[in-house]
Amino acid sequence: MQEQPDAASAGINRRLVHKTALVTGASRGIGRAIALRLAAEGARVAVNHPAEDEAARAVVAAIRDQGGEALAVSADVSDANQVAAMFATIAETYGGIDILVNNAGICPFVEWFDLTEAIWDRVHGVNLKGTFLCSQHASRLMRAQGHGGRIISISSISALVGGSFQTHYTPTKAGIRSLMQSLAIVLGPYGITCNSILPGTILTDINRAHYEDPATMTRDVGRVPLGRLGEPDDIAGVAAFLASDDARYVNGAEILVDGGLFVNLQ
Ligand code: NAD
Ligand code: RM4
Repeated sequence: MQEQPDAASAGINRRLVHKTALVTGASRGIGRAIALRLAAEGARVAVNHPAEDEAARAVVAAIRDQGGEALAVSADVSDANQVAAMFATIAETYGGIDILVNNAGICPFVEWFDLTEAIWDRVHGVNLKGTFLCSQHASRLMRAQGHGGRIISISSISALVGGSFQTHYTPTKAGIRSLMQSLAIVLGPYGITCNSILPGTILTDINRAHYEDPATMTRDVGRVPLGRLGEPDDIAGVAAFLASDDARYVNGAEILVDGGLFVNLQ
C-alpha cells in the first residue's frame, strides 16, 4: 500500500497498518470521519451503508485518493440476512476483520405522546439489534483468526442522561453501553476488547434540523464548557485510539467525548 503524505503531514500516526476495519453507517457524519481516520492510520476499511448510497462511494473514493484501501458494503444493520451477507463479503475480500466500529444509528426526534410502536421498533432494530448482529459476526471471525480484535460502539451521552424527544433512543444507547460491558467479559479471553464512545452533541444530519432553531443552538452551545458543539472529527481520533495497540489494556470502558457537557450541572 502507498504511503500517505497527507496523514503524515497532519501528524497522524500509522497505527493500523495491516488491519481490516468495518465502520457501520460510514457514509456520513461521525461514521464517515471514523472511516477516513482509520484509513489514514493505515487500515483497510469496509464502508457500510444501508442502501444504494452515492455518499458511501464518495467516502471510498476519498480513501483511495489518499492511497488507502476501501470497499463499500451495503447492509441494513437491523437485517440479519443482510448483515450475514456483508460479513461474508468482507471475509472473502479481505480475509477477515480486526476492528468493528458499530456506528450506524437513527434518532427521529419524537414527542413521547406521539411515539409509535413502529418508531420504537425501528430505532431499537437499527441501534441496538444492529450492534448485536454486527458484534456477533465480527467476534466469530476474530475468534477464528486467533489474534484478537477491537469492537468499538458509538453509544452516547444519552446512555447517561435522558432526552425528552429521545425516549425511544436513550434506552438503545444505554443498551449498547451495557452490551459492550458484557462482551468485554465474554470476548476478553480471546483478546477482543469491547469499548464504547459516548459522544455529547455533535452537529450532523441526525440533529441538523433540530438546531435550525437559533434559540436551541444558543442554549445547547451555552451548556458546553468548551463553547461549541462537537464535530465528527472530535470522535474519529478517539475511535482510532481505541482501535490501536495504544488501547490494548482498555476493555469494557467508555470514553465520554462531550466538551464537558455532562459535568456542567451546578
Ligand atoms: P448521521 O445521521 O450523520 O449518520 C448516521 C449514519 O447511520 C448514516 O451514515 C446512515 O446512513 C447510517 N444508517 C442509518 N440507518 C442505518 C441502517 N439501518 N443500516 C446501516 N446504516 C444505517 O448521524 P451521526 O450523528 O453521524 O450518528 C452516528 C452515530 O453517532 C449514531 O449511532 C448516533 O446515535 C451516534 N451519536 C450521535 C451524536 C450526535 O450528537 N450527532 C451524539 C451521540 C451519539
Ligand atoms: C445523541 C445526543 C445528541 C443528539 C443526538 C441526536 O446521542 O443525544 O445530543 O443530538 O443523539
